[in-house]
Amino acid sequence: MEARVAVLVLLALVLVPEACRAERFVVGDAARWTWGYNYTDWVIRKGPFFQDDTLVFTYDPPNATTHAHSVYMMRNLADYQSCNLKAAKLVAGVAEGAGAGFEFVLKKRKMHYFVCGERQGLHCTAGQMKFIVKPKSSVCRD
Ligand SMILES: [Cu+2]
Repeated sequence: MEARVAVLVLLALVLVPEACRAERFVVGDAARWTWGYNYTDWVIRKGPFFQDDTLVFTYDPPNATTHAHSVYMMRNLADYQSCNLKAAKLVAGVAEGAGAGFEFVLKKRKMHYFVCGERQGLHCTAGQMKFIVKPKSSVCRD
């Protein structure tokens, strides 16, 4: 093999896997998935997100001292804005955020409207437990 080609192959092996690796994000970081945290700000700080990145939702299962939470996906922007859960799809139930949390892989390059579905939408409205993510195509990060 010509030396220059060998160098390029080596560079590709060294650089590509590192730069193209999907990332894993704990939603809300230390705040986790909870009432009153501004997840829209969090998305702006953490983004952009890419296809195959993983979002991890962690929250305590129902107990005597904390509110239960859940994860729903809204069908469209209107339902998201009004926190109307009628057509929402359950992503993770109240017990699924325990321990290491619930993992959601961003497989599709579409708008994902995540909300907490507890208390008939109150966690989504007053609790601000909502955010939108639209992953970019899985090209390498800069
Ligand atoms: Cu909640």
